[in-house]
Amino acid sequence: MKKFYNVAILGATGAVGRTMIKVLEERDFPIDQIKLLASPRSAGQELEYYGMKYKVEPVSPEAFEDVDIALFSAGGSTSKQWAPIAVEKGAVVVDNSSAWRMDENVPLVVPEVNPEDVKWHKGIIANPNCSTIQMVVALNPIHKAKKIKRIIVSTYQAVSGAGAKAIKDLEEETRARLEGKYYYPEALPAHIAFNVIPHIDVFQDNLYTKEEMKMVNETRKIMHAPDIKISATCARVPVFNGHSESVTVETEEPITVEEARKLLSEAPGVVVEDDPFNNVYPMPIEVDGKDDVFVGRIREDLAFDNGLSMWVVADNLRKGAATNAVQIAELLIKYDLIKK
Ligand code: NAP
Ligand code: 12T
Repeated sequence: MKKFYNVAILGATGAVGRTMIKVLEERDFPIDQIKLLASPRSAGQELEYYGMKYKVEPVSPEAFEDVDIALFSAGGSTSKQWAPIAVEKGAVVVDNSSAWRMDENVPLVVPEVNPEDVKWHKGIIANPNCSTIQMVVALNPIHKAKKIKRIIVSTYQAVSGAGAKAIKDLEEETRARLEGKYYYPEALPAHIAFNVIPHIDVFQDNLYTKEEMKMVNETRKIMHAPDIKISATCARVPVFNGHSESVTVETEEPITVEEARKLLSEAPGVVVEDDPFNNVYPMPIEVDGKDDVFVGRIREDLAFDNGLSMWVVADNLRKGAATNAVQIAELLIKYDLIKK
């Protein structure tokens, strides 16, 4: 087993890639050499790692030579193209896009929920969708204790989830509107300033969006629970960073609020912030920059006999993307699953 690893980040200049660099630093990930890769558009740009400047390189087959771990966050089609090449060159790929998640040869991993699934990887491990990650971290302890039969979830998703251009859309459109000017959104499907858009990713034949169906299919795969019935509504809200979710579950066994609070406060990666009479509940502004999943508003649901409702908030660029990917890379080291 090596002690230090060569790590490449594909998509290093993006919203997720930049967060990956920070998270690797903060967690003191055992890196020998780091390689920052992107498209030829931003090749030559400089990014900092531990206070040192590194030049961004254009992605190429040679760039993956001697790379042990490749963290990908450059979109689905880029991942489809480059992940097999990186694997062929000897790297293990942790991929943030939706390209490989439902592939039966690819584990889909949230370290707090199904860490052992990394062990059957064949070169690629998929990082789930941001909204799915924070939901399963909060629901897994309840599922283990009381068996979840049904999940109804509505999301309030930040613009950072849709990348650097969507962050710019919110900033510029807010300013434009306050100045009485018009702004045409570049990355989002509708106006985002002072608005809510019930549309994330593309619509499917069943009238749900792809983002909503990711929550259905990925949750079942991660939790090894093919029979859970799930219905999701995903909306974009004018928040820069941090996704919020209203989650209601129906369990096989009855569950009280006290039991749920106890299960959640003992669960790995979860912080319970639930003191409603003192205005304590999680909100995106407060979870920005944090790695945990925050849960509040825990209460018995009034629509189901064995029902529980809660409010779940996390930093989508961290636990929803970069932190989860780096935790997967840490599992690869822990279980000695790096190829060379
Ligand atoms: P972003 O801010 O738009 O950044 C995209 C990154 O990908 C940039 O570094 C860009 O490089 C690079 N890239 C684009 N096309 C490329 C190509 N043909 N070859 C090489 N590099 C290319 O987007 P982001 O928010 O960081 O998201 C990136 C990816 O992560 C997406 O796949 C997205 O689906 C995924 N993501 C996953 C989650 C999750 O739920 N886990 C959350 C957010 C995002 P240039 O600077 O050269 O353009
Ligand atoms: N469309 O990784 O727009 O599947 O917020 C994550 C976030 C896709 C993904 C978003 C998206 C993903 C978004």
